[in-house]
Amino acid sequence: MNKKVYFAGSIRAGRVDAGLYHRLITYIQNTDTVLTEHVGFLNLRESRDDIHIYEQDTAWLREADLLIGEVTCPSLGVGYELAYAERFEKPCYLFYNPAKANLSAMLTGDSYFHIYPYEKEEEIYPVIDEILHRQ
Ligand code: 6IA
Repeated sequence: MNKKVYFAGSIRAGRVDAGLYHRLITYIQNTDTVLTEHVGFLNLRESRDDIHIYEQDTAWLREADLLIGEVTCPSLGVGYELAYAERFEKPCYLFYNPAKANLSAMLTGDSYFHIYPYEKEEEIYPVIDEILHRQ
């Protein structure tokens, strides 16, 4: 319990799923720590410079026990984070809705990633319970 979770989701690539990120992050926070809570902020204001963002996020990735990503909205930043997490051998669990996205072969073709297609949001929560060993 109380794992450090790096939650990855689109920021500059589009905030269409921000509400979903917020709900997933809140759910994870019932038992565990989310290092990247701001990914789910509904009124996100860019205030820090990009060098600081990069340095902080890569430090959090190295510190994290695992990464959970919602990857329906394609994001270069999230793709970069996934390769970085793999390099540091952090387990990566990725959710996406195939009705809304055709996930990159660079993710579906890499057996390192645990990928969970879902139709309805409710399907995600029991998987998160399993990932976090909650039962
Ligand atoms: O290319 P994107 O912007 O869509 O990349 C999104 C990913 O990069 C997320 O998973 C974040 O971890 C990371 N990222 C991108 N922008 C920021 C950021 N901006 N702050 C922290 N991580 C970021 C400033 C937002 C401010 C409210 C703190």
